[in-house]
Amino acid sequence: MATTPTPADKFTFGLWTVGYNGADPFGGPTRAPLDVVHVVEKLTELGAYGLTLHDDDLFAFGSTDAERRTQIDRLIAAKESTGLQVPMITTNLFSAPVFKDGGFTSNDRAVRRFALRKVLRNLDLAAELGAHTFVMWGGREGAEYDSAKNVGAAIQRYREAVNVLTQYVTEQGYGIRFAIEPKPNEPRGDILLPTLGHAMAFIETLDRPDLVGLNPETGHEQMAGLNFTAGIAQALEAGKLFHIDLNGQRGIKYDQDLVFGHGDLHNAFSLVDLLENGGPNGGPAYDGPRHFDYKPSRTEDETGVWESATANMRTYLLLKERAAAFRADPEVQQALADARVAELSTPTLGEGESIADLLADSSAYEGFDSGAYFDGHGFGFVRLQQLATEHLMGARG
Ligand SMILES: [Mn+2]
Repeated sequence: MATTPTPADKFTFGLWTVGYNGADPFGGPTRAPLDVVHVVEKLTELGAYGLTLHDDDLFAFGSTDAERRTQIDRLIAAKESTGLQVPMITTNLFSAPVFKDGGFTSNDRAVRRFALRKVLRNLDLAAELGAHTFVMWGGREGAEYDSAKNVGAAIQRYREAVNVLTQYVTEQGYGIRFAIEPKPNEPRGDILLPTLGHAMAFIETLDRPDLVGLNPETGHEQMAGLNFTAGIAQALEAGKLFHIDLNGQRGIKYDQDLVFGHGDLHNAFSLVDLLENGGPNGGPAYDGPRHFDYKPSRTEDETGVWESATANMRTYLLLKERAAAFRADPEVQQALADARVAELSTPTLGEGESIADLLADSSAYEGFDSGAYFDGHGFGFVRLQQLATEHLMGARG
């Protein structure tokens, strides 16, 4: 059945996602910790492709070298016996008290040097585990008070840090690319590089912009009131969708990390349609891991954890099936033509047309009756959206 996940679907999960113990700012854990080997075995059984992790998910902050090594070796053994991949890892620069004012952008220079060393060490681990993507979520890089942070200087230190990291992977010959994960707020009052747009502008100022892209998260963009599908489309157009975090969010509030599709289902549908069918030739527009960065709600027991992991994958596959039916429906194809969606791909100027030629084309302006032109001509966008809604509901084909 198309809704049964297999590794070919490239579904991946963070160790911190299924491993979330239910602790929140108002209450302690509601579930026992899960061992990494058990997680690897369960994800394999459920049809996932890979596991991702922060350094501190695998070995606690402050572990001895021997403790750290033991955990890495246990993961490598589990990975080899199951075939599960570790395509991405990331560094925790937010949980330990030392990072309370950030890692790369702490006002305290000694903290910044410590943070860089922690990340450099974790890049060696990424290479050892075979990861090709290194995510950077700067959750503590920010401030609560305008007078407490020189944002211009903070951006300069952020740039300095990322330049050091790209230089390091280049010198070491690691085939690793970086993916910045924007978020507007939480845990800091305001976080640096709060949206995809801020991060994309920052990337262009780096020494090696080719090695740095984005890891957009559904809920983070929606927390800023933004349309996730539209942000992903711009990231794809810029060649910057290096990785993606899928989950669910219901409006502008705290970061909910719900199961994918358990927030804005319309937006989830258009996103899957974009990823799977929005390529330049109609095929997939993105071929990297479909990574779920969600939290099983603290009301769930361990059975509920694995059911929620499956729910993410099943929802994605159902939406993929619905998006294919949407694209194949002749009425949808007619509605797309009526809405002139494809016409937007035609350049506005003709091939070789100069500005002088445009100025000389009286039909474009002097003879163009802008009032009469659309008299009686609607685009039919609402009809198209209703067809999408009906396919999403399984009410057609
Ligand atoms: Mn989140």
